[in-house]
Amino acid sequence: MHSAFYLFGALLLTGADARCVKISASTTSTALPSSSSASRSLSSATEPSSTLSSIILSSASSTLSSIASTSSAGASTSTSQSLVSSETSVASSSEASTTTGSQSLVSSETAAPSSSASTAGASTSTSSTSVPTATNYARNYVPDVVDKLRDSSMSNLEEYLKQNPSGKCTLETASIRREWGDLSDAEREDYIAAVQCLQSKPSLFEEGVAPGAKSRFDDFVAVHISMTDDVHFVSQFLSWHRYLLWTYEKALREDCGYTGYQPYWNWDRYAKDPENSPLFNGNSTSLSGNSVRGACVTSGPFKDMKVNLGPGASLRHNPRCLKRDISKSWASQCTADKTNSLITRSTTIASFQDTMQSFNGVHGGGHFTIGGDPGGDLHASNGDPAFYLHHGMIDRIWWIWQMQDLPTRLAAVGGRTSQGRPGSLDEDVDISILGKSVKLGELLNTMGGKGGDFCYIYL
Ligand SMILES: [Cu+2]
Repeated sequence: MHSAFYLFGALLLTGADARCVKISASTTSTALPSSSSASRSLSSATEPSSTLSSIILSSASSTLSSIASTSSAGASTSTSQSLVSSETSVASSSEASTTTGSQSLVSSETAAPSSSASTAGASTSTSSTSVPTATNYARNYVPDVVDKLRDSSMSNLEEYLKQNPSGKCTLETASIRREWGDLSDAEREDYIAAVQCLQSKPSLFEEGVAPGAKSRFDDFVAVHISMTDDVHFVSQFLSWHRYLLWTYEKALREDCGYTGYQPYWNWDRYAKDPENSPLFNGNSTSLSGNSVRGACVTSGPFKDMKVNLGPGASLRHNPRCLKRDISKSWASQCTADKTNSLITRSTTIASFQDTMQSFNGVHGGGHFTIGGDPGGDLHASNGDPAFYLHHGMIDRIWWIWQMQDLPTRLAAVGGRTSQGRPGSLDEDVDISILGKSVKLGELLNTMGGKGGDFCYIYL
């Protein structure tokens, strides 16, 4: 837990403060040993989560309140201030403080999701035939407030597509990305087998370029590591990760015969007990379980996988086991109420992406819920297969945000590039050997973006 906090947290703050300044490899790797020792000492503590929870909550809220009051306190507070305030000024500070408010509501409200579960509602009124709705597939859970917003927003998408058809991509042909807990056991096994297949295929990197990349799976990790400073806290944060995720899904399908689509992780469903969720309970249809006292993960399909890259910005071959530090207290930062308020209160893409990436935002919240090595490491985090389900949810909530005002938000770009220039639809989004460089503006529409290659929605 501490490891997650330090690794991501420190980089969050550093990266935030110095958008245009690269985090040097040496900075990163010196941070690591101390973080792992912190994690070791923490695992012997009796009540790690409540201890950390109070650390997080108190530092998070003091950060937020200092943002609100624009007082400058310690070094870390002032760096995180710049994360939230430097680009979005008033809008995002008010969102940040709103978030604090909703945080305290969260834990009491998620306990009892509304039971008036008519998922059909909005969608049936507008769709006559095969438009994908929550009723085309079973949801295994009562829909939360974000699910309901998704359902009621589908009519906006349908209307938009009538006015702006996307060639061959229609709601009838779009692939549907579903929640992990909504997949059948067989579907989960298929996904897991495809990820393991990717881990068994040879890397595409030329020898010596990324020595630690030993498989196709590792190629994605090496690319994420080497581009970390260019794709976080910048204008292309969302679009770059959308493109990476889609490319990963494509590799699972085309290189490993997977016939499903990329699943996502709806944080709220398991926020009360992530360790016993279908994602992390350690059974054969999970993504493996938690580490015990900082040791290797010993249960589930990925217990024997090799983490080859990292920590930090290192691309050298460093084989080790998968470790996690599954955290209830971080999970409690990712409730549906908080996500809903992120979506509905962020009126600009800049405030949406900055609030999401702020100190206690849902982006870090999901990463720290996984924690450990490499899950809690900003650079190497996609060395843990759970990364892709977390980023599926990030992409999903961006898509839901877009659906609130499609004509505007399918052309919305905010923040700055890693070179410090204002973000633009024309900037290049590069995923190295994984695919062609694409203009940011080409990656905004999941229904026909990337020259028609994107054609998907989320349930
Ligand atoms: Cu990332």
